[in-house]
Amino acid sequence: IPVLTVPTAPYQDQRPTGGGGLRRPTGLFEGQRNYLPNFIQSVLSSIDLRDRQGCTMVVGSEKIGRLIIGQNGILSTPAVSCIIRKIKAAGGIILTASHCPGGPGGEFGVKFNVANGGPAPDVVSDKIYQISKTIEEYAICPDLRIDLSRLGRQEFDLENKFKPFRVEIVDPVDIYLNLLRTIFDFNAIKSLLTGPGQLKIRVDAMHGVMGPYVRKVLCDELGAPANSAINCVPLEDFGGQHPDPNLTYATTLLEAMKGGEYGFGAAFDADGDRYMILGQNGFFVSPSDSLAIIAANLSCIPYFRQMGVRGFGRSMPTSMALDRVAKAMKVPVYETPAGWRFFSNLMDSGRCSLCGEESFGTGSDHLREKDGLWAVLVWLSIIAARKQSVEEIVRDHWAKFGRHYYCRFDYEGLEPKTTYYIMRDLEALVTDKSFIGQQFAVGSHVYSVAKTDSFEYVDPVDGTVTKKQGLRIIFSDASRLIFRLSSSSGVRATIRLYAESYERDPTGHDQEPQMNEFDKLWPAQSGFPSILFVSAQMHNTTK
Ligand code: VG1
Ligand code: CO
Repeated sequence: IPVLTVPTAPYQDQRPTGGGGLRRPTGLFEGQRNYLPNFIQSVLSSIDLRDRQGCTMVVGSEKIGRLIIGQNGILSTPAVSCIIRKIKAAGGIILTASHCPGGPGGEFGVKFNVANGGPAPDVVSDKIYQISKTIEEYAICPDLRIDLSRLGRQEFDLENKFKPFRVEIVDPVDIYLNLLRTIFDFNAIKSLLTGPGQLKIRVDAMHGVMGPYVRKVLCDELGAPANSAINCVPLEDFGGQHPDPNLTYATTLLEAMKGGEYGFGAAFDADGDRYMILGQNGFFVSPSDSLAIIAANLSCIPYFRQMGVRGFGRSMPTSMALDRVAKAMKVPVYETPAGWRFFSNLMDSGRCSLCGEESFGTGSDHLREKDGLWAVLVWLSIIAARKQSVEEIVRDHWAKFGRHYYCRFDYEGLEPKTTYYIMRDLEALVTDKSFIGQQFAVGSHVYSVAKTDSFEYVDPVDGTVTKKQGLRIIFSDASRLIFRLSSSSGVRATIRLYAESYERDPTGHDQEPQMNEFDKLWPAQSGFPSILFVSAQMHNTTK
């Protein structure tokens, strides 16, 4: 089979972000000549030639010796991470827009994971970007015909190659399922989900990649009835839905849970790294709480009983509920910038066992990605061990540690230049010395500014410094306000506002997070928040 070298012209906008790789409107990938091959070639060229020759990629092309592809092109992000580690591949390419509305008319994305199974660190993303700006040619085998539906090995004789080029089509679930078996007590979960008094569950794969995983793991292996799993057929356009597991988009699940028939509900994003947990009657578990509750209950999981718990990681905007658990367990917490890639070094060096983000992602050192189905099995294990409902587990946790009310507001589709000025002005304002000590009253609660900064992270393993990762306003009672520029949005910019308010007193644990006055301060239709706007709306008690 001939290998063609095709001349091409570079693009200047193919900087992959640490958050989600390269994510653009699908139409841009389709409409701009060689947009995808250019980027894929840049990814492959970023691997040192020595490591590239004869190596295995979980998806790839030129000079690669072997390709592993999930049957029918389906592999979840956590499964890719798992396979890369298991077979010691050089890396993996994941074609997904993740939780963004994907498919025709939506977005498309390319994530690149490196040899440890984790998302590419920023040095690698920078290298890919540099290559993409000067690329002159890419290699392709237009006549290579792979049958994606046939499991097993297919061999091809490529031009000028001594060894045959091997493509292996693997079952998307098997290798990952075998890993899960070593982590959890499957019998305990199975007795929870079967027999009299079984926990009735409802799991929504949102027409993303998770369908086969949900069916095989939860239904076939763990005994959940077939009708517990919904939207399990992966569709190119996600059935016209937005495959994002949160209260705004996972409404089918939310409605079903509100009916009261099911005791546990879960949904996943399109590539299976994010998850949402709901209890009976639609009781919502915030991702930051989920992380803290998992941390406090790790002893329910055989994996952690064997391996011990070394440390915890959370992204900076993630609520500090985890920190309270860590303190009680005398375990260190690492606070990293948003994006999973910062956890890899901590896990590789044995510093960190469990990590999480407020954006519906939790995972452990069993692989190097956040892992939605793993988190669901953790929750089922906790329910089986504690013999309590989701709501009881959460309320007990709040009673013990206090509740971190948490809200996130996303101001999307902004003009990039404007966002730059907003963030610059905000930074000047909040980091001004006179801002410290200012008091703001919301209802009867007075918040007093204790500390502000522009978040900066020094990697404890390799010393890499990552600056400008969000503006933090920390109040004296540990409540926080954070402004941050999204790094995963494509052409337009997004500012995220994270608000956290701590309540120790159990009599105050029953409010709606948004009744906590925050939504009245920053109505989304105001376009974007500015601290000046905030000051105008709040009653400043120092003046
Ligand atoms: C967002 C989230 C971040 C997450 C990233 C990738 O990034 O905030 O926590 O790791 O998406 O998620 P940003 O920079 O837009 O805030 V996924 O499901 O695409 O791996
Ligand atoms: Co995702």
